[in-house]
Amino acid sequence: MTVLNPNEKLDIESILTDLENYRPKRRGWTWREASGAIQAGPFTFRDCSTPLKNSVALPSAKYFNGIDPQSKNSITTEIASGRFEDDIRRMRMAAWHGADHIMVIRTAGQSHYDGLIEGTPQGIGGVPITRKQVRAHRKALDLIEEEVGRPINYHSYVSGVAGPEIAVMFAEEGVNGAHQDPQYNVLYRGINMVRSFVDACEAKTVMAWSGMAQIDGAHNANATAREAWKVTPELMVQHAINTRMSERVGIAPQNICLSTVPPTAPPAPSMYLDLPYAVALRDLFDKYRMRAQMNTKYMEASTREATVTHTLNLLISQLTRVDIQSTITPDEGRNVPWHIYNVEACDTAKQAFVGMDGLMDLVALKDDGVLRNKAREIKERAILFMEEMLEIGGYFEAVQEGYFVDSGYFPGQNGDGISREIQGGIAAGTVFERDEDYFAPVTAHFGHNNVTQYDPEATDNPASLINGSTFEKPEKTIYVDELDETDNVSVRLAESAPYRMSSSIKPESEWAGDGVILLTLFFPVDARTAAAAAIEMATRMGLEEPEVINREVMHPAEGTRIELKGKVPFAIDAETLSIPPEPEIISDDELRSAIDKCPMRIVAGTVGEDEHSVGLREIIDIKHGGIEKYGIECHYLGTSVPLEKLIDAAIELDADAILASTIISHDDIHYSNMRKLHDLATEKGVRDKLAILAGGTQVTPKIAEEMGVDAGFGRGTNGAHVATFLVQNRRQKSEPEYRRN
Ligand code: Z97
Repeated sequence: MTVLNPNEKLDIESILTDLENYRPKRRGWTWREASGAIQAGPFTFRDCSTPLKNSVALPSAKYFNGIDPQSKNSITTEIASGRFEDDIRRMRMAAWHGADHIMVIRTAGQSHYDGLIEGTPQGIGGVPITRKQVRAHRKALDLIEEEVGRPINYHSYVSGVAGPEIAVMFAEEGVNGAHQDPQYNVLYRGINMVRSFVDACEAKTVMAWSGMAQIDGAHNANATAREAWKVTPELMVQHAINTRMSERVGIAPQNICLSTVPPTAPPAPSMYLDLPYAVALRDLFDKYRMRAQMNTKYMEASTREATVTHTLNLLISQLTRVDIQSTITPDEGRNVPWHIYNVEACDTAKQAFVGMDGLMDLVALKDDGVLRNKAREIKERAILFMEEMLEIGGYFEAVQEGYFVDSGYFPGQNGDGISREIQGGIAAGTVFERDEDYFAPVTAHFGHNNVTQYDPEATDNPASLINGSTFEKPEKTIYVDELDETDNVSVRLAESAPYRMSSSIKPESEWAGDGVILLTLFFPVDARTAAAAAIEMATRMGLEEPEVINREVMHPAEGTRIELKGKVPFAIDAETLSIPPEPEIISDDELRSAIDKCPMRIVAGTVGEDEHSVGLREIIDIKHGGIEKYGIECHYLGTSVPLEKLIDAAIELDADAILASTIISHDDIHYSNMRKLHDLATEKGVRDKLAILAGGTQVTPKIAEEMGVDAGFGRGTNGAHVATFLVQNRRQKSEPEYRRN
């Protein structure tokens, strides 16, 4: 496979073929191209980047020539299906919706592996990051980026006991960004601090060599602290430690990204708390990039609530500055990260940024008052924290004393911080000083390396002594395919093959053929009863493994909204489906210009003894998007209109068409009325000139035509369908004959 066809599924098997010889196209991070004002459809955008070659626009784009403007900052999707082969399809969907930063979450606990993992075992909450799956992801993304026409950054984690090894593997495989922050190891994974900081120097050097973007781990304090809005001074200290260290090791400032999260969420007064913090952060760290994540600490199972929080977070990004906007699935709070929600989160970010395009040309953050005072206060507290940390002996001592992730607002302290022993933790005692004559023939190596004694010429390029390391000679990289016969991608692909390679289809949430669906239900009872009722209902519907994943009280007694997931135990054969042809719709502009050039008049009414008026009014009235909006002159005769009256009115008004609505269908009266209309028009000698259209909820278009009318319209019809038919029907007849003077 060399190019993707937008109308064909991505072939996972072909991605895996000859993977051992695949080499990434490039290294390093690529930022979006923002070239000032961009014209899209009828609008000028001020904060946007080059549009995509292929994409899925927001639903409302249909009103604006299908435009799909893209924000100037990167948009991340965090993918955590646990099967890398299914991640690939999700990446492609996300890329079409605007993601150009694919962050692959790794399997729980990989931080504690003291070495690389190989093969393609399934993960929990993410994939085990191995060379094979990283390479497959990058290979797929190399194709996907061609398809969408924008470079896609691939990202995972350089943390844990094997940080440097992973950094090397990432550099070899063309991974473009990674989290790297020794404080993450220390605070959240209990890894020894000396080892973590020494490893970080090595890992950061490798990242610098390959041009990777580095994201720190400070956001984990937001997520961990009991009262997240109080850790803001500490977060600044964490950012300061990691950014300064990275820069000293050699990472370019434009590749150093702060991981920032608005600390709180409604119903807290979040903007009042979060905005000063965001401003303070950008003041203090103005030369680095901002990777803004969304608040997940205060996220529950309501996707609606999560989406509003995210939108407020996006407003903060727009009001301040963001270089990479992360999006987490709005269903993260119920722990079922599905394809559709990944994509939905990308759309939320794209929609909000595009909607806020040019905002800062219109408004400005105040230069004084609460905002600046609060921002200053947070910075002062951060500096106090840093000073006190240095006073008690530095970072290691401060961690040991439990200064970090304390829920007091510094200098307030609650004594509930995370405390780690300097000499303790995983991999304690594994750091040794390099010997005087220490020597390693390696590029991108940190610190003392006694190369000159072997060859003065190789001083700046130790790898030349071995004719290049894997960085210069990728062919030296050793590729291990699989180590586990039962837990690997081939086994999984064989299982899912029926749903990927035949016409058999199952609904899917995260894995091919998983059959998982989501039901939204409202029960007019209390929450506990509703949850039990939902399970019972799902069981009777034949769903397997039903589970309530969200319940929201509408009223304690009147009712509860339930969202339930379950598995459909059967597949459907797509080939046996009868798929009705898509109704052809002419664009609004073309319809308007056709009517403008050659006006059209219709008479309409609900025929027979039928008092229904709503449906027909929807088709006619401009307010409901009816055919009036295209300039068609409509004469509405009302309800219970005798058939003859309709024909006579059409003759009298010299109309082009009759629109007859018939809702009542007892004894097929709706069809016999159509037949009569046709016969009457024929008797009066106007059938050729007059188009007859019949519509109603029970009308089947095919039967209507058999009854002699020109077209029948059933449920789901709107003004554009009817106007399209009228214009096309007139085109088919010889135009000049019908042109009015
Ligand atoms: C994010 N939503 O975007 P393990 N290193 C750092 C991390 O923050 C993480 C890991 C490693 C989040 C992603 C949470 N972060 C999820 C600095 C995880 C993961 O799980 O310890 O093997 O590594 O950052």
